[in-house]
Amino acid sequence: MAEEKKLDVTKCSVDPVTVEMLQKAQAAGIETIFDRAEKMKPCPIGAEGSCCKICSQGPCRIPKPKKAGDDTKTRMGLCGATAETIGARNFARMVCAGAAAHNDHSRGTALLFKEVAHGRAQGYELKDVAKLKKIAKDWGVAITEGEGDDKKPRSAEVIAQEMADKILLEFGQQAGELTYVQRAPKKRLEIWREQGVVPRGCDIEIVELMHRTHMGVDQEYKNIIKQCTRTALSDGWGGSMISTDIQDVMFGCPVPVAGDINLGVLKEDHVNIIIHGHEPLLPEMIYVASQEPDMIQYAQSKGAKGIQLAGMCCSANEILMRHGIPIAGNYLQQELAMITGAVDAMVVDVQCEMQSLANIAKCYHTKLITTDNRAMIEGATMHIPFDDHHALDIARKVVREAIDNYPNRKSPVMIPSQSTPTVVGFSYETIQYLLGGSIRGSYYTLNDNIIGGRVRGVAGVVGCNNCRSMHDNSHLTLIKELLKNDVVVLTTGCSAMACGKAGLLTPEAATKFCGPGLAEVCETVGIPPVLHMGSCVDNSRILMAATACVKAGGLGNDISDLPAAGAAPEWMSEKAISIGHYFVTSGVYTVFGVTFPTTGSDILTDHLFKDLEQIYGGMWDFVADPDDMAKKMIAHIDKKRAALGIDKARERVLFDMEMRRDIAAAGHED
Ligand code: MSK
Repeated sequence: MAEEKKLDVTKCSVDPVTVEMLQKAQAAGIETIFDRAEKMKPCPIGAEGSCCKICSQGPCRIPKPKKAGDDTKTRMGLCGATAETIGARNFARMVCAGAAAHNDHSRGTALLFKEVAHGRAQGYELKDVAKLKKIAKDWGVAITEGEGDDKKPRSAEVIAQEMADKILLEFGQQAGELTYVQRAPKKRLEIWREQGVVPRGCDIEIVELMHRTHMGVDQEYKNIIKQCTRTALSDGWGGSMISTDIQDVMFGCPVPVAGDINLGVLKEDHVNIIIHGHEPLLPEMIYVASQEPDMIQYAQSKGAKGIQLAGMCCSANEILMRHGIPIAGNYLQQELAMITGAVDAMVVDVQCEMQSLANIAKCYHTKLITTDNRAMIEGATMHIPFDDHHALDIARKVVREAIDNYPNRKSPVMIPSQSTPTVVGFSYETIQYLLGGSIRGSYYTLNDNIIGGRVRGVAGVVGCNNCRSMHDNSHLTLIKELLKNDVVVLTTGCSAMACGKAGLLTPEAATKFCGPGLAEVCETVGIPPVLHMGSCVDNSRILMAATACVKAGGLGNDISDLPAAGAAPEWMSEKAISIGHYFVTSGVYTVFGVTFPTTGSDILTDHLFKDLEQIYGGMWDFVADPDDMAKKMIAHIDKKRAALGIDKARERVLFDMEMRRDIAAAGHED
């Protein structure tokens, strides 16, 4: 029998630490996602959205014919559903799952917020009262009481109690409009109202969209996509924005903080605990528990020097930007963290956790601890459910489990030596403070630099890793190309972590990676050219930053007027589709890499890639190659610059730079 071909791990990742750990996995005979990806090729019919399995008469597979042309009349499922209907339903179900993940996260955060407001949540407090008071206005909650001389401030707790009730109502609201759509630029809100896509509530849009994709319900692809819009907006301008805001109130609004990233942050002589998932509720308390002198002494009694917490996926972003807790890695590194042999406990909550972790944990001493009743893993070591009334006690129990496991390390430990310093925590408010506050209103300094041409435009580069694409490669290739062309980058999620590992999240990166205009601006302000804005739900911070640019003036009157573009070059999760769709329908040109889930129907894909621009000013695109992706994003930015009449300014800047270089060169010749 022919010997099975060995995976070339050097082709799996651009990150040397990841390659090093994959070599260790191979030597130990431990299978990872990269091995499974090599053995199991994706189904091309499913990948292009042409497989319908919503009833038991199928699955009906209607692959795209080799010949181009409109084949709508001949390609259909048993019930007659066309390629467009099937593709739109599949796309819609991705939007549903993605929006549900964010909105359910948000509901949990809102429920905790209410308990914190009433003083019933052990260990938590209202940390950012200034932000609480600021957002109280959006919710119509007064921050003072009484009149005239009797007027006095209301307590933070009372404000939060009233606000929590109002926030919780948004989830079950049946009619009207979500509160935060009022934050959008006026023109944007008008477009949504004209189209009838303003979300009514956080839950209703998801339920209705699921209903519409049931067999024999909505069979008009444009109508399905329209409800996708309302659902995705209920995520971006609803659930995600709510959770970002109230997490900031409870845990602190992020400000710039330094922290390291990559598997080298683990410490051989410490108890290593990895916090993995998305919801920062329990991780916040694990952080508190791990700092307690009793707990540190307990770790020392077991022979460890201390306790090292590290994050994985978006929980990592949350605790890094609020506490400087280092990040062990992004999505494709979760299995590798365990393979170091140094992880005493991996504590998971919800989203992006691979089931394979249970098998890998068994090869080492690692305890895999699930903590959320919605997300259990068969084969996990134990389940310690989160309870917001006793969160600190639960966190202490989790930390003790890890400490007790420290003496059980069995395999030789191998922690890569490399980790990279980063500066993170660029919330929308922090950027406003750093860039614009003092001149002509918030964000005007950024606008001024865009108008003047030093900054060509803004890109949001976000999203996952995908094992079908070289780990981190597309993020980094795209972002470096954007920086070279003076495009400032806002990032979240696993993309942000890829940037951190490659050294793009430091102010020093400006001189190394940026064109002269952007480098000058970053040096003057003292910021990195890639701004880490947080986790997946924090893409709402990017919406707020875009809105602030519009409101600061000089760059049109809508998000779609801005010289801006978005991308998720290595996306893999359904959440990414929901995020992409709310960016598109908020007016942003948004490009995805790897694959695109509607390519089985040219008509549907044209609707998403072309028609939506006529309606919303933003549209989807798909480009697999990151260099080509950069070119298209820059071309879009230039198109918007020309429409604003500021393209000449940039030509002048380039001419000035060219002249400067000539002068410098002449100086050398002399
Ligand atoms: S963690 S959703 S792999 S960004 Fe938010 Fe990363 Fe994508 Fe999960």
